[in-house]
Amino acid sequence: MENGRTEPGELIALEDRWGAHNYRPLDVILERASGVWAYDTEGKRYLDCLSAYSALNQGHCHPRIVQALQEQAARCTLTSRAFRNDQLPHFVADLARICEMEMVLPMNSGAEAVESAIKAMRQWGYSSKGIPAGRAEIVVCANNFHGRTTTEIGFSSEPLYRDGFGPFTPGFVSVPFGDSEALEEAITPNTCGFLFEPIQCEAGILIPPDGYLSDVAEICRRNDVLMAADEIQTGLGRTGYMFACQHEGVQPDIYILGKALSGGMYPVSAVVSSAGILGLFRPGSHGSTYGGNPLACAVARAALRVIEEERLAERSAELGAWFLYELRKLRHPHIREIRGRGLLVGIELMVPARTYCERLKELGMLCKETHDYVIRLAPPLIISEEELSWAVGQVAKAFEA
Ligand code: IF1
Repeated sequence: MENGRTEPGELIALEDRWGAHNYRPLDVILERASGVWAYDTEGKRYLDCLSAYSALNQGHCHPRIVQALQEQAARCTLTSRAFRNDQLPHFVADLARICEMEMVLPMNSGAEAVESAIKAMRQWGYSSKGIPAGRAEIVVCANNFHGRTTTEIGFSSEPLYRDGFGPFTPGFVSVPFGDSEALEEAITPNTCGFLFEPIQCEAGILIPPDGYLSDVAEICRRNDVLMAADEIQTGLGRTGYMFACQHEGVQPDIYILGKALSGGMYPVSAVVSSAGILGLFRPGSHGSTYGGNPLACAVARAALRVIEEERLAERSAELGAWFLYELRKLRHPHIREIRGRGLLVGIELMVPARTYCERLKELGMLCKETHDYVIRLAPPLIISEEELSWAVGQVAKAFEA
């Protein structure tokens, strides 16, 4: 203790005694990390195959993002939006260009960005579509994950997230994911938007049937309903395109981004859309103390530059195709299906995945099960071919044991 070095057992005891128990983490205590590798307090090395749920697409502690963070931290970190800062203009211009959109609303967490998109859609519904006051409806998908605010859990279908936290915000209806006819049937004259994930990650890496995204775009356009893609986890290169909607050549009305927008360095999120939608916000109608702060904007600019200059979306497409091909050679009675897009892969099992994640941890690979039966594999997009091939070998070993 005197030298600032606390034993692993003591760290766990401290956390369990003083921290809220809303997680059950694997008992690995990470101390430092670089690129695709993370090291525990004993110095054991692990290949990070979770990438903080795709926030680390650029890898841990990317030198260019660290440099941007350090330089900006020593220069100016927070001005509040009461004043302008010299980083925000570059960040919003860069992100709008990358998204091929007209306006950017910077926020902090993913949950906040989703909330902001909901407000933007409702506001548009009243002032542009002419929905009667207080009647706007938003269609969402069953088994969605959009964050933890009371509004967002209110339209979740997972009892663990909802139960005991009501009452909830009205104005949401749910349809099955991947079923565009159900969407069309759920739309009423009061529908302002459709909020969805192009691939449902938390639900178990569920990829919709071919044609779903383009059908959704057509249905939304025809019914004057905004198409809002939550690309917080799928966006910024993860699935082999900059955005997962591009797999079907679809440009939604709204992108919701977070996670890798800062390369794991700092919470940065954004709603990106047209002037006809985001331009409806008036001074005072929305805001955030930290949203758009100069530290966040400098970090996000560096994080975006890394994605573009290191061609991370292309890397994800190429390496992901190879990864999926190799993994599909695995034969084991516990494996039900292996699916993925880019470097976002799910191995669905017939048995709970937790024991396999524990086994992979022992083999030096960090993974997290999703929805009990699926092992999620999502390494940083900067991973080398050698490292990825090593990962395939470790997965094979986990199934040999
Ligand atoms: C946790 C899940 C993943 C997201 C999408 C919004 C948010 C998320 C598509 C909210 C956040 C995180 C939250 C994290 C675990 C993780 C998660 F299992 F819970 F569902 F990735 F799959 N939209 N997802 O994936 O963003 O406010 O967290 O920044 O521990 O809750 P946030």
